[in-house]
Amino acid sequence: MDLKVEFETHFGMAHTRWATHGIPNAVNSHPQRSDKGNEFVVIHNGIITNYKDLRKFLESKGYEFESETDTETIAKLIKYVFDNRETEDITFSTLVERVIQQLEGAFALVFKSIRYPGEAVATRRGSPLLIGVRSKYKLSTEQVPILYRTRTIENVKNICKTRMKRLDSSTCLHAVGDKAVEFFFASDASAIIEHTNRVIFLEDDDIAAVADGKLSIHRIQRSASDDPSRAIQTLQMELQQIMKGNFSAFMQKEIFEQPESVFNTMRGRVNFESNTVLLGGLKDHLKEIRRCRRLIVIGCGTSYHAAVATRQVLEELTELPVMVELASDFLDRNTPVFRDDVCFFISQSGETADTLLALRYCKDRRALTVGVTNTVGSSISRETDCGVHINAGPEIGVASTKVEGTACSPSGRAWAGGPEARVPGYPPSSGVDAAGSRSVHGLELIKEVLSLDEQIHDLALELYTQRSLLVMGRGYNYATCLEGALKIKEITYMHSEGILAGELKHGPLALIDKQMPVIMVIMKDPCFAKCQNALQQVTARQGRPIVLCSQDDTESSKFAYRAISLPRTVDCLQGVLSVIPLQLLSFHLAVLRGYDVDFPRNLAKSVTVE
Ligand code: G6Q
Repeated sequence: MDLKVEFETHFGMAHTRWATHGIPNAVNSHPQRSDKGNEFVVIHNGIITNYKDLRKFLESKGYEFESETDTETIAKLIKYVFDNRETEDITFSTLVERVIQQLEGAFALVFKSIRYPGEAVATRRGSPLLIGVRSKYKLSTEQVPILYRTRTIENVKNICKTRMKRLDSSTCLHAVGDKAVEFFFASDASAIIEHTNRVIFLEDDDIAAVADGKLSIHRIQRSASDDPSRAIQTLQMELQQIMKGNFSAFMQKEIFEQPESVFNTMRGRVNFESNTVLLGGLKDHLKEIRRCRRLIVIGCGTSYHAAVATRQVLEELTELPVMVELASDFLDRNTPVFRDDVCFFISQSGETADTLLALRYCKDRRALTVGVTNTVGSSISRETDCGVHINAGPEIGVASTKVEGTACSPSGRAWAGGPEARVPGYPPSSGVDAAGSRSVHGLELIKEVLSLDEQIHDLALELYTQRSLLVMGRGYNYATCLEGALKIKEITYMHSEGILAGELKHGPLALIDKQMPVIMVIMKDPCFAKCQNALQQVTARQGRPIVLCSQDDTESSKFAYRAISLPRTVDCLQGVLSVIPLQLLSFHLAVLRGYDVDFPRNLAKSVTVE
C-alpha cells in the first residue's frame, strides 16, 4: 500500500487500499473525511485497534460516520480536536499530535485540511513512512533538526506562538532562495523512486509538516536515545529495477533475476580463495554472538521458510540449539527469551508488523537482535542491534521469490554462522567436485535451472485445472516444499501443502491416490534413501509422482510419472536451486488460470498490520 503526496503549489493524495475493515468500495476507500464538507481528510496505512471505542465516543458527541473503516475515526477525531481547540492559532501539527496520542495500533497517516491551506501533515507509528525530496536547487540543510515541545495543555497558546517563531529557515528543510522543492510522502521507496532517490525515513511518532513549501519535523518529547535530526539519505535503487522490462510480470522478472541477486549478496562478502564469508554488519558483535547459548530465527511466510532452510546449516556451523519461529506464534506463546540469546529477524520488507513486534519483544528481554532484511532504512534494519542487508534489489511482486533465494545463498546462509563463517561443503565433498566448485559461484547452476522454464510450462499445462497439489520432501529440502506450496496457493489459489516426507505415514498418505498430483523433491543428499522410501509408498498407492531430482539420479526417474532433473550442488545450498522450478511452476499455473500474478487477491507486499 502506498501513500503519496506531492506539493509545492500543488498537492496530490493517493492511496492503494488493502482492506482491514469494510469491503473494498468507494465509501470505504481513502481519503476518509471528517464531514461532508471535507474539512479534514486523511489517508492511512495500518490498523487502528481502538477504533471502536473512539467511534463510540465520537458518535456520542454527534459525529456521523459513513464508512466501515477504522480510518474514518481519525478524520472525525481531528475535527473533534479542532472543534474543541482552546486557541484560534493552534497549528495543524499540534492537532495531529493530539490525535495520535489517542490512537492505538499501527499507522502511517497524511492529513490535509481546508482550514490550513498550503499545508500537509504526516506521521507514523508502526507502519513505514518516508519523505522523498526533489529540487533542482540547493537545499537549506541535509539534516532536518527535530523540534520538540512539552505536552502541557495549559501552555498551548504560548507553545503555538513559540512554534510559529521557531519555524524559521534554520529549523526547516527548503530550497535556498525560496526556490521550488517537492516533497513526496510514501510507505515505500519504490513508489517515489521515479521522482527522487533522496529520502528521509521518519521514526515512530515523528510528525512531519509541510507549510509553504518548507518541511519541519516535530516530536512531543525528547528522550535520551533520540537522534536530534533526520538525515536525507540517497537510495541506490534505480528506476529500471522496478520496471518489468521484457517480462510479463514482476514475479517472472524477479525469478529470472536470481543469478544477479545471489551474486550481489555475495559481492564483497564471500572470499572464494579461503572459502569464507565475512559479514561486515555483524563484526562488531562477534563476541556477543560467540558467547550466546541459543539462536532464535524469526520471520513470517516466505521469510520463515528462509529461516527453516537455514536451520540445519546453522546447527552444523554453530552446534547451538536453533529455534525457528513464526513471529505471530512466537508472540502468542510469550516465548521465554533470555539475555544470552541471539535473535535473528528475517524480512524482505523490514516492515512486517508481526516480525517487528517480535523484535521489540526480544529487545525488551535484552537479547541481541540481528536483522536480515532487503530494505535499507526499514524499521527492522533500524531497530536491530546489527544486521545483514540481503541486497537482492527491490522486489515488487507480492509473492516473494528472489529474496528468499538470495537469503539462502552462500552469504545468506552464513549470516548466522557469525561474521566469519565457513560454508559447510566448501571445499565440496566427494562426488560433487566439479559441480561443487561451480556451486561457490552458483550463478551458472541457477541459470541452468532457469533454462528449464519451457519444461515447467509444459508441466503447468498438465496441472493447471487441478484443485490441489502436494509438495513433499525432507531434510534440507523441506523448506523448499513449504515455500513451493506457499507460492502455489498465493498466486494460483489452488490448495497446496508442503509435506515433510517423514510425516507421510502419519497422515498425509491418506490423500494419495491416482488423482492427487504430488511433487516430490528428492536430491542425492543424506535423505536420499528415505525419500526413495516415500516415493515407493506413493507409487504403491497408484500415485503419479512428479519428481524433482538430481541429474545423476537414474533411480528416482524410473518410478516418476514425470521427472525434472536439476544440477547438483552442496547439500546446504541445493534448496536455492530446487525452489526455482516450483516458483516457475506457480507462475505458469497462475497465468494459465488467468490470474494477476503480481497482485494476488487479499494479499499485500508489506504486511504492516498484525
Ligand atoms: C510471500 C509473501 C509473504 C511474505 C511475508 C513476510 O510470498 O510475500 O509470505 O514473505 O508476509 O514478509 P517480509 O519478508 O517482508 O517480512
